[in-house]
Amino acid sequence: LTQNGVVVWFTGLSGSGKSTIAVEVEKELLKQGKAVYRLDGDNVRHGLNSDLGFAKEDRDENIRRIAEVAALFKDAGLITLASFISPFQEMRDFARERAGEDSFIEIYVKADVPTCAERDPKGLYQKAKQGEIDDFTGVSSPYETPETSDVIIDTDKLSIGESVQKILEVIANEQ
Ligand code: GGZ
Repeated sequence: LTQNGVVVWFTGLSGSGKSTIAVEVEKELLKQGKAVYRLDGDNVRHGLNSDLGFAKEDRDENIRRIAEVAALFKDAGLITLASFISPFQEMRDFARERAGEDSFIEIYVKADVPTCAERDPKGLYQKAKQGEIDDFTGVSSPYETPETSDVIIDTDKLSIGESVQKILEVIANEQ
C-alpha cells in the first residue's frame, strides 16, 4: 500500500448527518483508489456489539471495542471511518490514544438537539420524548460537546458536498 492508515472519527447526535457524510467521504476515497473501510452502527451494533445497549457502561464498551478495531484497521493501512454518536469525551480521547495522536482525526458533526429533533428522519426523537426509547442521546442521555475536535462541520452552514470536501482535504494533509 502507498498510503498510511488513519482513523477518521465522526461524532455527533443521532440525525446530525455524520453517517451520511461518512458514506460520501468513503465514496470519494474509493474513487481515488484508496483502501478505506467504514464502521458504523449498522455493521457493528448488529454484530460485534450486538450484546450492548445504550446505558452509559454499554456505550463506553461499544466505543472501546470500536476504538480497538479502528486502531487495528489503521495498522493494516486502511483509512478507517468510524461514525458513532460517541457522546463521552473520555471515550473519544481513548479512541485517539489507541490510534495514536498522529493517526487520528476527530470530526465533530455539529447540529444541536432542536435541529436534529426537527429533522428526525427515523422518528426516534419523537419516540424518545414520548418515553418509548430510554437513554436517548440529547433527550434523556447526555452528549458532551467535543473539546478537542480537529474539524467542526457546522451542518447549519455547510452542504453535504462542502462538508465532504473539507474532510477530504484534512485527510489528504494527513497522508
Ligand atoms: C441514541 C440510539 C438509541 C439511544 C437506538 N440513544 O440515528 P441512528 O439511530 O441510526 O443512530 C443511532 C444509533 C446510535 O448508536 P451508536 O453506537 O452510535 O451510539 S453510542 O456511540 O452512543 O454508543 C440511533 C440508534 O443507534 N439508537 N437507541 N437510546 N441512539
